[in-house]
Amino acid sequence: MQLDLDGRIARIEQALAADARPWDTEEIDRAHSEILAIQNRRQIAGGHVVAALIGGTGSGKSSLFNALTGTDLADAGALRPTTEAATAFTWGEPASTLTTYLAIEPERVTSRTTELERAHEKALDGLVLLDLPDHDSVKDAHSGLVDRLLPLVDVLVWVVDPQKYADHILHSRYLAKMRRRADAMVVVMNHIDRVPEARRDTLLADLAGVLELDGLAGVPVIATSAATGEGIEELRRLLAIANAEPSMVERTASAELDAVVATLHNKLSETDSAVTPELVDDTSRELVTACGVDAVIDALEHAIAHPRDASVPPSQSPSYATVAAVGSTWAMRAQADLPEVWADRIDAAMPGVQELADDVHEAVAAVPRPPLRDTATRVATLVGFILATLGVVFLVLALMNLISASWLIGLGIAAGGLLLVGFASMRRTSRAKQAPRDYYDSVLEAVGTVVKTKLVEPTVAVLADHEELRSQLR
Ligand SMILES: Nc1nc2c(ncn2[C@@H]2O[C@H](COP(=O)(O)OP(=O)(O)OP(=O)(O)O)[C@@H](O)[C@H]2O)c(=O)[nH]1
Ligand SMILES: [Mg+2]
Repeated sequence: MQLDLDGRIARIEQALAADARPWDTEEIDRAHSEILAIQNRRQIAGGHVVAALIGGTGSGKSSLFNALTGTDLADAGALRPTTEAATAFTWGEPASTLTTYLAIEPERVTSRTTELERAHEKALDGLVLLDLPDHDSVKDAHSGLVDRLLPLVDVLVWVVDPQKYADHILHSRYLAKMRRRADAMVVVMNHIDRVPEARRDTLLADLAGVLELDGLAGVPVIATSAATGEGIEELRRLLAIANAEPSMVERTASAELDAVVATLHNKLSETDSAVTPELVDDTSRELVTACGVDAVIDALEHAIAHPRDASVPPSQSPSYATVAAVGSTWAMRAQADLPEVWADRIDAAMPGVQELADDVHEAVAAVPRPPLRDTATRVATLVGFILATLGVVFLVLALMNLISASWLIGLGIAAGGLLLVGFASMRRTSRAKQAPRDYYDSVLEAVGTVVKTKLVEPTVAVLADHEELRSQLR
């Protein structure tokens, strides 16, 4: 299995090359060379999962290698030690870069690209199995190989035999030191065919106890016989499970990429710095207030209610200091936790104070004010007064019997007139409340448009660059 490291590296490279990158040349060069080193290491392993058979001489490593691969490639025999040089077998495409890096002789390197039809072989596709000289020889003559090998090994198969599993050297020198790699280890008790059935459980329990003392409790233990084939399938199954995981090299590379990204993140913020509707609204209201619109509203309310002594002040150009303060509050809130380089970019994208002040004032001045008097109210008042007057005259004339009509008609006309006057007065009062509010909303909307083009859009553009880089480095 592969982690999508290629895709990840491509996205990091894209971020490093982006116009909006916040890193300086030195930081970019460092990231590039770290990625290059990671790539080189990955190239060696070529995505292969690596398993190595390690253990004392005669424990049966080479015999197990042959049993697992179905070959006789490894030298197995009665001579002690038998194996002098490492042998490699790959299920699937050859792992030539890896075997060259490990300096394994080309004639000891084999791969099988055909014949992987059987399910258990398919599950091993891509796995590299290594047979190594015994661990003491490895220590003396092949330590270079082991040093190069260990960081690449995904599964260490420790092969022990019923006589020597408690061998002090094996445990003190190797197993106990391999605690860190416990999750990548399998211990194989080979030669199990030589142990009478009745003794096997005790033997394996004893081995488990020894491993526990090594701090390796929980490491899988398998009993095998390279001679009878017992346990070989189970060992293959464990190798197949390891083969389904990302290789050690891929996991290491992934962790190293995490470190590269973490460094690049120093110039990116973890938290979202959003331009919220509240921020836009607060800023627009502050600018509206700075234009003296609150005083205009108060005056409008009074003037509509009492049109006779009407005097409404003009809106003002907002003071430089106020607009500067509103602008810096905006920048501060929009920048939130952004690193300095992004905060500077937002500052640079902001309009000049005078430009903002002029645009805001222009927008406010362009909003039409509500008329102090409206025609319907005036007509209703006039008609109401006329009707009331006529009604009273009619009433008086009727009461004095100067006209032959009921005085009630006059009363009705006068009452109608007065009602009309009352209605007109109520209408004026409600307009005095509503019209200034509507005016305020229109002014707020006009200033909101200025805030949107002069503050929101440039800020959002900077934040979008930041978000884009952040998502590339995710
Ligand atoms: N009965 C029996 N004999 C085995 C078993 N595994 C290996 N042998 C024999 O044990 C001897 C040593 O086996 P090798 O496979 O050469 O052991 P090795 O661990 O590779 O040894 P070195 O290469 O010297 O480190 C050979 O004669 C094998 O035939 C087993 O499970 N049962
Ligand atoms: Mg051998």
